[in-house]
Amino acid sequence: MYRNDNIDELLNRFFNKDRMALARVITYLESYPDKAHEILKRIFPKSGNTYVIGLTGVPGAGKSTLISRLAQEVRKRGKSVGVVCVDPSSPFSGGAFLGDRCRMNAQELVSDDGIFIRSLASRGQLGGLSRATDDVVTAFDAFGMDYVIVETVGAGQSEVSIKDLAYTTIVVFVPNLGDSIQAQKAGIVEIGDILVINKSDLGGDHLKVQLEQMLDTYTRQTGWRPPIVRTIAVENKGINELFDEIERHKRHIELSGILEKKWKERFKNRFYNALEYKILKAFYDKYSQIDEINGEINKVLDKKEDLYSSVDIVFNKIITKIKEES
Ligand SMILES: Nc1nc2c(ncn2[C@@H]2O[C@H](COP(=O)(O)OP(=O)(O)O)[C@@H](O)[C@H]2O)c(=O)[nH]1
Ligand SMILES: [Mg+2]
Repeated sequence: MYRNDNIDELLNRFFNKDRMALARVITYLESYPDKAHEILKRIFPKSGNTYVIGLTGVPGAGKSTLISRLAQEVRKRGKSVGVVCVDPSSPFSGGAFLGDRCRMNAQELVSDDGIFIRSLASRGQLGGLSRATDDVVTAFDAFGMDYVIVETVGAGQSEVSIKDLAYTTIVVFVPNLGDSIQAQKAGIVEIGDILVINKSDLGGDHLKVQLEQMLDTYTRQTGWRPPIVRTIAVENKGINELFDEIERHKRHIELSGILEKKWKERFKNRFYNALEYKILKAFYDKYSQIDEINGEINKVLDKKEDLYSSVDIVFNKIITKIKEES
């Protein structure tokens, strides 16, 4: 039903801060990559002002709860915020506003114009979740959100690399999780600009000591030692302090030139993503059905050719076709 929208009219409403238009734009970005490129072209010039915060940690750590509190804190300080919750483990049907794992006091939050929450879980599009997440951040940015918070599950294993996207990365830990979290810590500690021990109502003194020790073991070039903030998200405790640390880190990377570097890096990633998408799309549009490919696959199946030689043959045929057409 979205396919017939008039893009001019839609974007007019988008730039007039119509939330329905924002929702629809995001749907395009997530599910209709063809239109997405056109829309991104138009909204890109208005982007570049938002500050992206990433939040990651094991499932159940309280990330969504923390984010809903942080979002309220942002609003208290007179700023607006978009939230993207990326959870491939909870497929999300078009009609629902929030995925299961992304519950964020939706009722209190959605009535506020300065907050917009979107859950992404679809796979299978060219470019996948990582491209969609980046695009949605761009939409929030162009819409005029001061902050965007991205929630991802885990770190490292996750399809969406939060480090590439966020300017400040927050890693959320919880006390008493035992060995599974201990095992993950080394890698995950290193990606955090801020470490949070949530559920501090359940303990966390020992965890704090362990995290401090880990922070002691690696040196950072930037002169930033990640602070450890203790929170109880369900009681709204420590949120103020957490937001202050985000602001402190933001100032640090602004002044040290790191933010600019991250920006450039992100633009470069997006450029490659968009280009790769166009190339793949052109390929699948024109060549995916050609008989040569099936013929070559059959040769491999019949053990008449090795797979990689067959790929070379197909590749050379495609290049020849492209040359003929251009
Ligand atoms: N005891 C306690 N429970 C919390 C705290 N923060 C969140 N929770 C609970 O932990 C569960 C998982 O929270 P959720 O935000 O969905 O975690 P996520 O999977 O990391 O997004 C929910 O039942 C929350 O109510 C906290 O500070 N203390
Ligand atoms: Mg969650």
